[in-house]
Amino acid sequence: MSGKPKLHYFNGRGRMESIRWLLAAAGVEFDECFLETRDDLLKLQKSGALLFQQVPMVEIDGMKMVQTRAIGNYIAAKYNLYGKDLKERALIDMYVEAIIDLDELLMMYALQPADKKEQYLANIVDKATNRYFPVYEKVLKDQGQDFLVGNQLSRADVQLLEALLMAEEYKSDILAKFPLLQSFKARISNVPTIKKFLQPGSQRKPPLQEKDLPKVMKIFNLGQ
Ligand SMILES: N[C@@H](CCC(=O)N[C@@H](CS)C(=O)NCC(=O)O)C(=O)O
Repeated sequence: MSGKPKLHYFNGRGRMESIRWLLAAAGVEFDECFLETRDDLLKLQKSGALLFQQVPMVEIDGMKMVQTRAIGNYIAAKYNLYGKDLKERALIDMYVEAIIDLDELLMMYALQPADKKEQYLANIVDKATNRYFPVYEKVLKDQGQDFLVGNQLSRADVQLLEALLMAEEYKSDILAKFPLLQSFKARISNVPTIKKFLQPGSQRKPPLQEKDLPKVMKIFNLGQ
């Protein structure tokens, strides 16, 4: 049996993408099993593999882990992406929780009705540039280091880079007023494992295409 973690989700970003990023940043190879239909999800649910009947689910170290945050915490702790002590970990947790809030805002854009999309996008840009990015810009300034926390790469760096790149997909100049975030982006993108993940052909997923939305909504029974 392969010792690689096995990720169960649909073939898109959603809640699994940050897990893919963390594993890739840690240099861990992983396999993926994609849900293509609602039946695939029902089968997985019936098999007893999903503690709360939900994905993401990751088979790792003999466990069938669910709950995105728990999976992320485990990977970060296992691969030394979680700071050097409890206080660093507390900072990392605060930064990551805010990044997850922003990620969720971005993720829900695709589900907005056409006539609400413009207003929703304006809210994304407002929250990103007025609530979240100024904090990380200041953290980098005050830290004066290459990383958000301490002097080594942590999951906060990995997950912030993921969010920055995603935010740029919505508005290409969204980082214009944040010079330290721009240099952070360039620097962390150059970490060898991350650089590799950013190359075409990696397991990084593209933004959800409009045409794939009905399939995803069907799998998860959304909008019913
Ligand atoms: N708190 C859970 C939420 C998971 C969740 O909402 N998963 C959705 C797909 S992204 C799902 O499995 N929906 C099917 C269902 O709830 O029956 C996590 O973070 O993993």
